[in-house]
Amino acid sequence: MEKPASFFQTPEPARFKGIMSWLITYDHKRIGLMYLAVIMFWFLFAILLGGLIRLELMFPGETVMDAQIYNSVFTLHGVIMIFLFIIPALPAIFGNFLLPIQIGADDVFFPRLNLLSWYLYVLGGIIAIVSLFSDGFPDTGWTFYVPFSISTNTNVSTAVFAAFVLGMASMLTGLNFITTIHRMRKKEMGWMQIPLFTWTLYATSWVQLLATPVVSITLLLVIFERTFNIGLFDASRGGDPILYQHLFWMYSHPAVYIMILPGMGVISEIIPVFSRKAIFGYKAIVASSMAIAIAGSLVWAHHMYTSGMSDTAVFVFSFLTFIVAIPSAIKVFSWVSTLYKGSIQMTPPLLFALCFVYLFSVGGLTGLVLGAAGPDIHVHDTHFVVAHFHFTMFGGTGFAFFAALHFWWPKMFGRMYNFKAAYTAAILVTSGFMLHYVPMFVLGLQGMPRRYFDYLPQYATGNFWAGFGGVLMILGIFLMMGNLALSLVSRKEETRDLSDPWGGTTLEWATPSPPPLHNFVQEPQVLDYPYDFSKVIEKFSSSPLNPDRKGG
Ligand code: HEM
Ligand SMILES: [Cu+2]
Repeated sequence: MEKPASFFQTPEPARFKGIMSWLITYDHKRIGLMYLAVIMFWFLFAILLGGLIRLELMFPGETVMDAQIYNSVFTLHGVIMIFLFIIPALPAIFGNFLLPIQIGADDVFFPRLNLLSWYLYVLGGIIAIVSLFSDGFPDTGWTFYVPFSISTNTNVSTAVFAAFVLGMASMLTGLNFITTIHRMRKKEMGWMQIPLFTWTLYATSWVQLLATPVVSITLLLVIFERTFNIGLFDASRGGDPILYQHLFWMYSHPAVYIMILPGMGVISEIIPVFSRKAIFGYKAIVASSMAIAIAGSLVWAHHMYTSGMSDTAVFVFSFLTFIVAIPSAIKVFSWVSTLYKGSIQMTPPLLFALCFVYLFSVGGLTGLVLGAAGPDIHVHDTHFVVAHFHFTMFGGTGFAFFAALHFWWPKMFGRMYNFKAAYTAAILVTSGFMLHYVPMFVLGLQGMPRRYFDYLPQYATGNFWAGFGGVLMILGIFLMMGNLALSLVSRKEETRDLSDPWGGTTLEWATPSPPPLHNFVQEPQVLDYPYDFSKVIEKFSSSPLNPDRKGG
């Protein structure tokens, strides 16, 4: 395969050169990389905010900030992590770069709309930063609960408008992916031949398209209420503050599946490749992705057991929450069954994928504890809940993001990172993660409330050790990102053929790295079954990157 152009080189025919050839590109791969650049900035910024929160909590009393600033810092940390990192990360970066290639297409169906979605994403981020100034960033928590978000004199209207604009970008991405999967697939690729990452993006896109409008309207109602104060959420004037919670979670719970489904898709791509074995239960995984998207839209009020809901409502939402756990468990079972008796090739992508399976399982199981009304009422709004959603969102989607970066990095850039540094970073982040969040489960069970900048003396030891975990985790994250960035700037010429370093079966591994403007140099062959390794074993064993040959 002839040496591909570097990912920075403007592909011919180019309407513009240099930065302009990026800012007005319609190329789905470049739009994916532009999302990567901005999303990386927000992720690392929010990680530093998380570090600040952890530093403040490391010792009782005031450490680095006062209570008012603390409230704004955890709100900003949560808002950025949710709306600017974890919801867009996997679909907008890897979905944009890989989905068209995985289905044998040369772009998405609406390329201009795709570029518009990136500009809306950037604009949403800028508006969020603007709300930091003048009256200060909101101190309400990322959930913007009324009535406090109506009365507080911080910049709530600007911040929720930022979330509204980001919601638009998310909906456009979903619309584009659904149309592309229906209309741009290679004609010989049937629905049961579509790779699992693309399937999870399909399920995710329906949630993005159908659930996001609910939160968009709700956020506009908050701005409306702050501006005109007509009592929409004021019980003393015939309004209902609980209505806000229902509307907010009608999006924000399905939104956790916008976060996790693509992550599950990444893991379903990685585990078969490094087990050299077809995925166990392809059809079951496809069905469970769609089941999660549908059933996940029916459980929102499990966030509101303490809001005064009727016992019947509590029972129904608790029961439905347990139902949703079943399709997630099917996926974990399939991943473990694929590994079972596989010829495991340990590589950095697989290590992150295995950490995902463990951490997400802990997150999911503690989700069952919170799904049961009794224990939930005991630990509601404590650090047990904070630990739970960091296990699911950070341990889940965050680690799937790390796995995706290390799996598709050679494909996206035609460059390979240092394996040893990647392994060290994985061990640092995972051990730091455990030391940081496990004590928070215990502190929550002991009653430590979330969203308080100080605490009673009996919580000091747990917070001290969690502080250490936070430091290890952040060190590991920066080592990881440094290692990846170094592979892009190092002057060492990349001599190895990185078109298919891992011996994959899906179509992105049948293109040069990085792929050319129209993705394929020769007609891609669609496999009858997307994970059939019988045809690729020999290729991998001769690959310079086969870890047994110490090439990484
Ligand atoms: C270095 C990594 C991180 C650290 C040290 C960290 C630390 C924390 C802590 C201690 C809180 C609780 C604040 C409180 O209630 O008083 C918190 C809240 C939160 N974190 Fe993180 N976190 C990190 C990464 C993440 C990631 C990767 C995500 C999402 C993917 C995330 C999402 C959130 C959210 C949504 C909240 C709730 C904010 C609120 O109460 O409004 N965090 N974080
Ligand atoms: Cu939920």
